[in-house]
Amino acid sequence: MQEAYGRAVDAILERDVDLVIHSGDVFDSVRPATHVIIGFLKQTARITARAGIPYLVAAGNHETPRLRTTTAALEYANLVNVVSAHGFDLDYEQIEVGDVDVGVTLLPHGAVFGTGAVTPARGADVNILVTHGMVPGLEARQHEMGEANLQSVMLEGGFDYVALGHYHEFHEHKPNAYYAGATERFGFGEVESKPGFAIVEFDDGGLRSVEHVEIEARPMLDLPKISAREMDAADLTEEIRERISGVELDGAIVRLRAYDARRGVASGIERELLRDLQRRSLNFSLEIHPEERPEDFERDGSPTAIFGPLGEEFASFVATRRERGELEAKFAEEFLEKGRGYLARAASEEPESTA
Ligand SMILES: [Mn+2]
Repeated sequence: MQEAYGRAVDAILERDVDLVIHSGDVFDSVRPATHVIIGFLKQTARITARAGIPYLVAAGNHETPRLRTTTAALEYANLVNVVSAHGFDLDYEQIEVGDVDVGVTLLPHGAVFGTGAVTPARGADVNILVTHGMVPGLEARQHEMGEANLQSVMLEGGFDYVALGHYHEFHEHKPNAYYAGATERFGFGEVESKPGFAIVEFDDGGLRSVEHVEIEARPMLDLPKISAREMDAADLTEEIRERISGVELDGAIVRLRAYDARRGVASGIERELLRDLQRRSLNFSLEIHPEERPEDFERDGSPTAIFGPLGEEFASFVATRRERGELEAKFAEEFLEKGRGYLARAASEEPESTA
């Protein structure tokens, strides 16, 4: 993740920008690890301290404390001259870029609830709103992403540009409102996504253009699935070898799934091979599933045919919490996927451990 941020900073500096805006979730938690904070400060200082470019950020949901008394790690950003809004109030900053006054309204995640219409402060030449959350009607790959917390009225206040954060893809919500997208992929659901950032240009008439700039990301490989019917552990080991032959695993995040595996086969896969896969790749996720039809497993929201009662119960647990807004759509999706994987693995290993 940090490497990705560093590459984004490289690309930003190459583009000779006047102002950098981060639309939230700099960190994935309220208390990120020290090396994560230091990595962020070092890279960000290249923009602020060294290049002298103003940098503003509105906090996302992941880095917003639940309690108002908790200090957000994002406050460290102030040490390298970043203007950060990470609390529960809206912030307004006026930045001079040459002879242009840019008014930036920062609406952090903590201030979204309870904020109605937002309008630009008067007196600026260019007005930008920065906020973090789900816009109404956001759809990804034909799926509704979940309940919007950014209401239309909040985004229609006559800003020249609305910089949105939260959704990981570069996405046009309105001609003047975009998600810039994330600088790194966060799961196999994003294997097709193109990490990067957005370059936004203004002229006398207001917004001129929005361009997505891709940055080099860690390779993410979703290898062709294995149908493991009739295979014993030795066959499956051989098949895995086959799948990875000629594949560049170095530094990659890799997933290989096998279906229809007989009981006990998963635990018999050659250990040396598994160690080798882990050593060569950044992360190798080998998923062995007992069910016969992969499409059942992949069909969104209907895991019922697969695990029986336990799987059903888990899926409905996630769905309910997602509907209530207790779980973010993105997180819920990954949580569900991971949970199903663990259940499948547990089911396939059970006979071994009880025998
Ligand atoms: Mn978010």
